[in-house]
Amino acid sequence: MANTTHIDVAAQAHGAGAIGSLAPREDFPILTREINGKPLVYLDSAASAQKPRQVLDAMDAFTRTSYANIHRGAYTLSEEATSAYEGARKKVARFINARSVREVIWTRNTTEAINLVARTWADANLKSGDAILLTEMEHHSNIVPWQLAAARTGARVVYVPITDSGELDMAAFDQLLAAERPKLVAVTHMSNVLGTLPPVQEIIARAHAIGALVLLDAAQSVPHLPVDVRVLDCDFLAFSSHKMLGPSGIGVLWGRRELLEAMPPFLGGGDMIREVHLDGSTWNDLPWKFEAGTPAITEAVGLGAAVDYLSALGMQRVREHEHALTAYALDRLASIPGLIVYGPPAERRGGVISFTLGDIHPHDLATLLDRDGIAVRAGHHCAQPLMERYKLPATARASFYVYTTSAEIDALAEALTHANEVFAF
Ligand code: 7TS
Repeated sequence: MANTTHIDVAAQAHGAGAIGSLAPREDFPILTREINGKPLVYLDSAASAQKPRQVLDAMDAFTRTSYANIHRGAYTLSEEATSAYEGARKKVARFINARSVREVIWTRNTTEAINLVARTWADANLKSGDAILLTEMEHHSNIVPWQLAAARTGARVVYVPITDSGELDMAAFDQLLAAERPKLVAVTHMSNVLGTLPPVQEIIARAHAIGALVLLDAAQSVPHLPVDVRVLDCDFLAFSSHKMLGPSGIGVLWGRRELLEAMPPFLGGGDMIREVHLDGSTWNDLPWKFEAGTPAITEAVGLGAAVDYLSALGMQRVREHEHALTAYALDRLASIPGLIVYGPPAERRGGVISFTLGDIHPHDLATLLDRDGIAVRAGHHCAQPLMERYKLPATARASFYVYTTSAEIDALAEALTHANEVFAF
């Protein structure tokens, strides 16, 4: 990739203290777009990230020169496609420091990865009265699959409350662990609404101490922080390509090998079998046991290129960049009258800031910001229980990534100040 110490020209022009983009902005073709006559200020990377040309080019080159179905025998093109597809799996395995590439299962996204565990592990291991421990700050993807599993098995879903500052109530967590003895703790590694980074190492250690497994919803962490499954010592980890500069349509379930070996298959069909007979079938080895049908082949190649891109930037630097932007943004937003930010201080959050501005409905605010070319998300962010906890119908949310600059945060702050004036009448 190009020069990774690039400083964004616009941010430099802004003066001292400005934070340039970590990745070269020119790697991201969409960032040259104008929206409503203004330069695009894309502040919705928590929903989906923009793609660098390195990812677009890798997918284009693969499709033009090496595309075929995978695992389809002895012709050259299929061998090339298979090796690109399986090569991407190796990149992902290295990126999260998996012990074996067999632990990396392709899914469509985080949602499907969590559903896979909730269908296979949960159905095989939960019985009536067992507890599954979640938290009040989960995305619907890490709530609904467990509610469905509970309905099938008779298990109960129990929630760890959060504090007013948007952090996990760890005393309540300890009490619930002791009282409920859950079989599984499923928790977000980073809240997509509050940006909260729960103390997952402590959560995992304490859950393991009572014999519970831990699934981390890493949809917001793998794209933004160094994530090492061996250091974390979690049991399952779920994330999506489209939030980490890769294409949509592919995601990952990482699981401990012995757990995956013992789990029944998820979907049935081609590729996931060893033998099929009219009176029964046997299953393929890991990871293919969980991968039925023709997968997202080109998308796997794209995800592999995204992993290369992020690795070249360095995940620690990604984290530091976003931390600096978040601290800067919290500071800028604090000076806007009527603006309330939800969630913890910059040290304990990732690059996500949810806020409300006076009585202005977040949807109206997002529409107004769009007139200035600024893309923020408004709504419940697929975390309705969290909104209920704060008695809010919705928030507006700005989220940052490797291409974000402090000049863009300045543009947001100025547009919000302007919004106050517009809605004052
Ligand atoms: N978990 C978390 C923490 C998320 O932020 C998301 C997506 C998901 C799970 C689901 O990921 P998917 O790829 O399966 O859809 N979060 C958001 C968001 O905040 N705005 O749009 C999608």
